[in-house]
Amino acid sequence: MQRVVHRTCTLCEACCGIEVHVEAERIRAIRGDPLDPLSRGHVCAKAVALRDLHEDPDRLRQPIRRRGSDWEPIGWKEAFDLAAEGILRARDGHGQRSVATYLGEPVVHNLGALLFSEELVEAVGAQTRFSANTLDQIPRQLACHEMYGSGYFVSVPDVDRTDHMLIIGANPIDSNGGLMTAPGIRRRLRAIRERGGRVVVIDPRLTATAQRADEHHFIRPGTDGLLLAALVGTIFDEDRVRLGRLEPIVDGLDVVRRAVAGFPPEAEAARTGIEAPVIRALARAFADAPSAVCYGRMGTSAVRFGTLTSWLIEVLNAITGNLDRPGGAMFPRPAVDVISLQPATRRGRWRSRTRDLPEFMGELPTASLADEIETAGEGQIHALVTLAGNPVLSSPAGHRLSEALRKLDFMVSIDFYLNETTRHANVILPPVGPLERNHYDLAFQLFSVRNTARWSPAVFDAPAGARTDAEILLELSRRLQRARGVGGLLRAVAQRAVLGVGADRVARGVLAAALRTGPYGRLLPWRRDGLTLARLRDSRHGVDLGPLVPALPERLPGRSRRIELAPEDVIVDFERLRRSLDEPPPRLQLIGRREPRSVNSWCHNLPTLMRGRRGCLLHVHPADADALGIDNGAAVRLASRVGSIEVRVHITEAVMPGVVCLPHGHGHGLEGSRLKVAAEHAGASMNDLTDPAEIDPLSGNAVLSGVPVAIEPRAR
Ligand SMILES: Nc1nc2c(c(=O)[nH]1)N[C@H]1C(S)=C(S)[C@@H](COP(=O)(O)OP(=O)(O)OC[C@H]3O[C@@H](n4cnc5c(=O)[nH]c(N)nc54)[C@H](O)[C@@H]3O)O[C@H]1N2
Ligand SMILES: Nc1nc2c(c(=O)[nH]1)N[C@H]1C(S)=C(S)[C@@H](COP(=O)(O)OP(=O)(O)OC[C@H]3O[C@@H](n4cnc5c(=O)[nH]c(N)nc54)[C@H](O)[C@@H]3O)O[C@H]1N2
Ligand code: SF4
Ligand SMILES: [Mo]
Repeated sequence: MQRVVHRTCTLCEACCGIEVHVEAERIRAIRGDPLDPLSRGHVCAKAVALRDLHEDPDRLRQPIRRRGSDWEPIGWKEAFDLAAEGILRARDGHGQRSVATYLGEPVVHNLGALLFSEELVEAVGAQTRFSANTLDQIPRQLACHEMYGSGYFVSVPDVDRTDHMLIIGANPIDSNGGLMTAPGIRRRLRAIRERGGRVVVIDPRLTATAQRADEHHFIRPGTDGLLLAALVGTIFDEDRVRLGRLEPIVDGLDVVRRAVAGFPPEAEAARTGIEAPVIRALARAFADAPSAVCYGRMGTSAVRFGTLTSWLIEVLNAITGNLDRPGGAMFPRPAVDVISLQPATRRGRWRSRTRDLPEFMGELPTASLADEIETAGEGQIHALVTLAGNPVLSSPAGHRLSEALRKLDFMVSIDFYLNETTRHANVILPPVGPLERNHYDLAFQLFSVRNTARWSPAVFDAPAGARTDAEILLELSRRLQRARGVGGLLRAVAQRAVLGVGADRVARGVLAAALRTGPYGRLLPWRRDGLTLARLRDSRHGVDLGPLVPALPERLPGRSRRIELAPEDVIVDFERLRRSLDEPPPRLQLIGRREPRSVNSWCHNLPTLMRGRRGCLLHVHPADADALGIDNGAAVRLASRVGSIEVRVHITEAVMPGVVCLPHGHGHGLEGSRLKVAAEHAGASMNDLTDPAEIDPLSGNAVLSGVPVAIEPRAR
């Protein structure tokens, strides 16, 4: 029998609509859905690889337990018993803060995991939560928390209407966008130029995005804070500040003016590598455009001044009148209004033990996870639960973290791969694959360049006895939960009830209620065209809810309904920025790159994506190669303060002199992992070089870019 299932691809933030063609219960084809209101047929090569993932013989389909270096398949009951027992033993022996959770990136692509991971965190201990957020966008969320009152209220570039897009430290053509759900971004950027607008890219590498821009400037890694201070300063100096409609609700303009005054373009040119006249021209072009938006991503986030830089981008948009207006930086209005459903985000309720940093949104810095495990004393971590994460390859000094994980008393992983991280677990609880569960994009509609909604039904029934992430999370949480007080009791009762009904049905129920009561919902019976889950399920291609609309001040999450343009906690960091000018610049810095045919560390086992690969190559500028006497293709040893790896060199002018570039997410083939295809393309892990001591102190985010390194040629 033939059938076609319409849903979204959950591999990256673009959330493309796909058609999965199934015949005799096998996938025959995966194509873009031309009728999806957001992606309009766009897909990339990775969508097709969902079939490989579905069929991957290495994907775990049954719980396993480790016995020494061997693994033994076990039943679910035994697996949950073992998992709960191990965690409770650690907790009884060492106290509540001795068990931690690490949540990886795919959680946000998974409705059940997103809804129920909080149960797990609560049951394990809310004060020991680590996640990929502190390897990624938490500086941006902190900036938005300080300015608007919530770390979930993040502005998104209105790419489809802007006249000028300044892209700093993002490569959406290869990444398909982050904190910007804009499938088919190549087409959208081309459209800006076709309607007479400009695309300008600031990046230490001539990326695929930079190649298709009107203008590209190399910048020294980690110096964007200086560039942005100079851009904002120029706008003040030249009297180009226009707050526009938002003027009555913005506080702190003069504080910003004074803060950036000490960073004139002339002073920044040498550091950033961008000449003062160019900086001034960039500022003028931005301020003069009918509409403009500055967009930054990993290159402005996972860096030394991540929060300050992310905040300056928001400021640049605000002071040129581009915040909350069409063509500028806008706030999506999702069908499930996560902003109004969430309490305001908070910071500083507890502090990290080894770095003494304030928690933010419940997170402690993942860069300190190894220290938290290895440093003896009250609150030392003895047991860990990982959910959809691979921090051994994705966090700084992953090789050290790997050693630390070995020292844990107990570890559980909820993951369908036996990989570099989960090999350290005592028990692995594997959820079903992405095509075997329903989905709805709660998270990415918050970052979408157009308001749409789409229900994604499972393509296949879950195999008999298999569990979804939601079911695993609930069952494990229930066993860990101690009914403390009325709150704990209520929670325990609720969990039991949810388990009785079925976690996935409950997730659907929650979604149905949230849609009905949301901004487009059919709460009132006479709003006949209002959104309901039933209607969404009938609209196989999704529902178009229109372009972004102005949201301020009504939707500002903070109680004051005002914008704090100059949050004190951020402004103090200018002092550190100033001091950075006195440090000698590193001779050679390492940056990362994302591979178009991969997702972080976990899609290298999919044969479709690995065909014709040339390996994990270190890009080096010809001038640096000459100076070091290195030939194209040479094997070299690349070393940093924390480690060294062996890689082969590819000489190219696409990186700026003084910068070398390596993809992250490699370093497979470690003993005990079970990823056959990935092991054949092992490569080296860039995160054996990134330094966990280097963080953005405001947010605790890891510094993954601009790592000082040295190259030594290696005798062949
Ligand atoms: N194909 C693919 N797509 C992905 C992913 C993937 O692994 N593969 N990962 C997904 C995830 S989890 C995320 S978070 C997003 C990220 O999405 P992006 O941020 O768009 O992706 P990156 O490639 O990290 O882009 C960061 C850019 O910043 C540049 N850069 C590095 N350091 C600096 C600096 O100091 N200053 C400036 N100005 N630029 C700098 C880099 O050269 C790079 O071009 O992508 C998502 N999409
Ligand atoms: N040097 C350097 N390091 C980086 C980055 C960088 O740019 N440079 N980028 C950082 C960024 S932006 C991110 S987001 C992090 C990612 O960091 P992580 O999230 O820790 O790592 P991933 O490689 O995404 O691993 C995801 C894991 O989830 C599992 N998985 C996939 N789908 C599911 C599912 O549906 N359920 C469950 N239970 N498991 C699933 C996979 O098998 C894999 O083990 O890496 C960061 N690390
Ligand atoms: S861009 Fe590719 S990986 Fe991302 S959602 Fe679309 S098809 Fe999937
Ligand atoms: Mo990410």
